[in-house]
Amino acid sequence: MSKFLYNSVPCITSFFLGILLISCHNSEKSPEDITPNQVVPTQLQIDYQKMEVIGFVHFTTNTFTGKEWGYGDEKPSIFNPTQLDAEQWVLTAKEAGIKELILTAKHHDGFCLWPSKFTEHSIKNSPYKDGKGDIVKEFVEACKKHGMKAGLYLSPWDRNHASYGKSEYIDYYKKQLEELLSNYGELNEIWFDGANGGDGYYGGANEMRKIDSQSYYPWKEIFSLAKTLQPQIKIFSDMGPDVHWIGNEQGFAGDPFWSTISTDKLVVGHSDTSYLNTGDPEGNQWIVGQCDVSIRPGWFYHQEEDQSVKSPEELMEIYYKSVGRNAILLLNIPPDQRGLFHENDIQTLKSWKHLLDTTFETNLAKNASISASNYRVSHEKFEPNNLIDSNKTNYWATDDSIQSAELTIKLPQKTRFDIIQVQEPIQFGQRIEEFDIQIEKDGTWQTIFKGTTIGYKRIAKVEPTEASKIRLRILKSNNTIALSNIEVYQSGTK
Ligand code: FUL
Repeated sequence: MSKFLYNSVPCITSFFLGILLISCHNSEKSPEDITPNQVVPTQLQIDYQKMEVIGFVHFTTNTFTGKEWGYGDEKPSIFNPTQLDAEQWVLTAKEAGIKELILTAKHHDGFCLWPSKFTEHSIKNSPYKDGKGDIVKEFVEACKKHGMKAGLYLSPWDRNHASYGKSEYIDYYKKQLEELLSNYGELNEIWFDGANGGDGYYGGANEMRKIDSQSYYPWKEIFSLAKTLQPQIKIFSDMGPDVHWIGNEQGFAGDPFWSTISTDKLVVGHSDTSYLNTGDPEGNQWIVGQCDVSIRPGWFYHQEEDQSVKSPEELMEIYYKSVGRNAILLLNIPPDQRGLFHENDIQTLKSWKHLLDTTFETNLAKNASISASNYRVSHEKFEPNNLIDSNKTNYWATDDSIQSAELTIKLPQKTRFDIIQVQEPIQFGQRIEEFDIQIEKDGTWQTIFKGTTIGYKRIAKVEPTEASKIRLRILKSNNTIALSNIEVYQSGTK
C-alpha cells in the first residue's frame, strides 16, 4: 500500500461512516405525535384567543341622557359629540395592549351610529357633522390605520323600531347586519347580545313586548349570513358559534373553565349562566369564552361615575380571572359626551398596562433547568425543555400510557415569585383537568396551588414565595398529557 493510500484509509472510512450516519438519520421516522381530542379549535379561534385582551366602546344617545338602556324615544337631536376622535379611542386602547375594539353600532335604543338606509333613527338626523357623519366608518378606519382589529355590536333588541317583536323586524335586522358587514371592510367580530324584550317606545306604541328567545330570531340563518358576507368574522353570542358569553358581567371565567361546550344546551338570551361560566368537559363544540366587563360601573359614560373608574389593581384581578383562566377579556371603555375617552379612564389604563408590563417582563424560569417524569418516546420533539425555551409552538408530551406526570423546574438560585403561568397546545384540544404546584422547602415538597383546567393560558397566582425548585404535577387529563409553556414571574408595581 502506498503511503498516500495508507494515510487516506481513516479519511475514507470516516467519509463512508458519515454518509451512513446521515442516511440513517434521514430515514429515522419522526415519532408519532399525540392524538388530537375530538373537539379542537379552528385556526381562526386560536388566533382570536391569542389576542387575550380586547375592548368595548359603548356609545349612543345614552351618553347624552344618562341612561343605560335607552327607551327608544330619544330624539336624534340630542346626539352631539363635539370632539369625537375615533383615533383617540384606538390609540389609547393600543397603548393599553388591547388588540381589538368592538363598537356598539346600535344598542337597545335602536339609534344607529351609521346612516342606515333602513331607519330615520340614526346619526343622519343628529347634529353630529350636520347629519353627514358616520361613526362606524370613522371607527373602522381608525382601527385599520393603527393596526387594531375592529368589531361591531348590533343589538337584536330594538326599543325604537315599530315592528320589533314581529317578523318584519327580523328582515330589518338582517338588512342592517348586511349593511354593516358589506360596507365597512373586514371586521373581526360581530357581537349578538342576549338582552332582549321588555317595554319600549316601539314606534310610538309605548308598550311591553316579549319575544320567545327559542324561536324569534333565526340565529342559524343570521350566523350563516354573517359568515357568507365575511368568512373570517368571529361570531359572539350566548351560543357562539365562535365566541360565547362567560355568564356574568364582572369579567370572571369559572374555575374550571373549558373551551368546550354543548351548543344544544345554549339559547341566545336564555342560557344557564353557570354552564356558560365553566364550559363543559364533555362539550361537543369549541367556543372561546369571553369575559365582558366595564371599566366603570355602567356600560355608558355618566359623569357621576368619573370617580368610580376601576383601579389598575382591580383590572389586574379581572385579568387574572379572565385571561388567566383560559378566556378573553373584553374591557369596556365608554366615550364621554365630547366623544373622547375620559382622562380618568386613560389614567387607569396606563397604570394597568404598566402593572402588566412590569409583572410579565422577566420570566424567572428562563435560565432554569427542567426535567420530567416522562417524555414521549424519549424523543427531543417532546422534551420538557420545550416548556421553558423561547419557542411557544413546541411542546412537552408524555407517552400515551401515562396517567399523571410531574415536571421539576430548578431555578438558577433561590427566587421570589408569585405567579406560575402554564399553557396547553390547544390545537390538540383541551386536556388537563387537575394539577398542582409545589415548592421544595427544607427537603420536602409543599403544595402552593391546586388547579383544575389550564387551556390556552392558566395564571396561578400564589402568595409571594421563595424557592429554587418548583414542581408541577399533572394529576388528571382526558388524553395524553401535553403542555406548551411554563413561565414564572414576580408581580410588578404601578
Ligand atoms: C348587556 C346589555 O344589556 C348592556 O347594556 C351591555 O351592552 C352589555 C355588554 O350587554 O346585555
